[in-house]
Amino acid sequence: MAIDVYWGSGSAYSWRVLLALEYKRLPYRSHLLQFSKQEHKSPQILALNFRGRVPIIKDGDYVCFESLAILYYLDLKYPEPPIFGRTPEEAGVIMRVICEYQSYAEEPLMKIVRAFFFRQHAGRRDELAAAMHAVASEARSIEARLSKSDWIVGESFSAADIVIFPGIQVLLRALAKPEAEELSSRFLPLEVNYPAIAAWIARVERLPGYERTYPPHWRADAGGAHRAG
Ligand SMILES: N[C@@H](CCC(=O)N[C@@H](CS)C(=O)NCC(=O)O)C(=O)O
Repeated sequence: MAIDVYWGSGSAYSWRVLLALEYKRLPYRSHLLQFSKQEHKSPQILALNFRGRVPIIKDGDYVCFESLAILYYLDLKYPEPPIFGRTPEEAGVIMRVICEYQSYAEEPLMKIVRAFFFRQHAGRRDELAAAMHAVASEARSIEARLSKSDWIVGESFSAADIVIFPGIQVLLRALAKPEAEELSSRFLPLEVNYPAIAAWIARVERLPGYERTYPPHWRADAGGAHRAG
C-alpha cells in the first residue's frame, strides 16, 4: 500500500522525507500542500499533526510527523536499503552527525534562509554575519568528512546526507538572492571554498528519483512569495 506524504515545496524538512522514500524505492502518494492557501492548517492536516506543520506521513492507519522521526520509522519498517547504517557503530555516528547538525548548524542556517526567503534581512547585517560565521564553521567539518568519503558517514548514502542535504540546498538558494550578495561572499563560491560539498551535491543529484524530490516551484518560477523560498 502506498504511503501518503503531506509536504510543501521548498520545505527542507519535507525534502528529507521524499529523499528517503525515493532512496528506499517505496511507493507513495504525494499530497503537495500550498502554504499560501494555508492548506497545512486545514482541519484534515491538523487532525494528523496538531502543529499544522509538514512533513507528515500516513502509512495505513499509522501517522508520523517530524522529519527525523519519519526517517527513523521508515528505516525500521522498510530496512532495505538502510539509512541508519548496518551496524550499531555506524548508526551511532550517523545519529551523532545529525545531532551535531541540529545542535550547531541548523538554527543559524535557517535564520539566514528565513531572512532572505521572507525578506526580513534589512537591518540585521551583524546578526546574519554571525549566523554565516557559525554555518561556515560547521560546513568546514562536513567538508572534512566529505574529503575522505563520498557520503557524510561511511560508504553509503545515509540519514546524515538526507538530513543535511536539503538544508544546504535551501541555504544556497537563499544566498543566491541578490540581497544576500554581501553575505554570500563569505561562503561562496562553493566549488572553491567547499569543493567536497559541491561534489557531494552533484552526487546526490545523480541518485535515482532525485528529480521527483526537487521543489517544484524552484523549477517553475523565480520563487513565489507564498511558498518557502
Ligand atoms: N521539526 C519539524 C519542522 C517542520 C517545519 O517547520 N515545517 C515547516 C515547513 S519547512 C512548516 O510546516 N511550517 C508551517 C508553519 O509553521 O505554519 C520537522 O523536522 O519536520
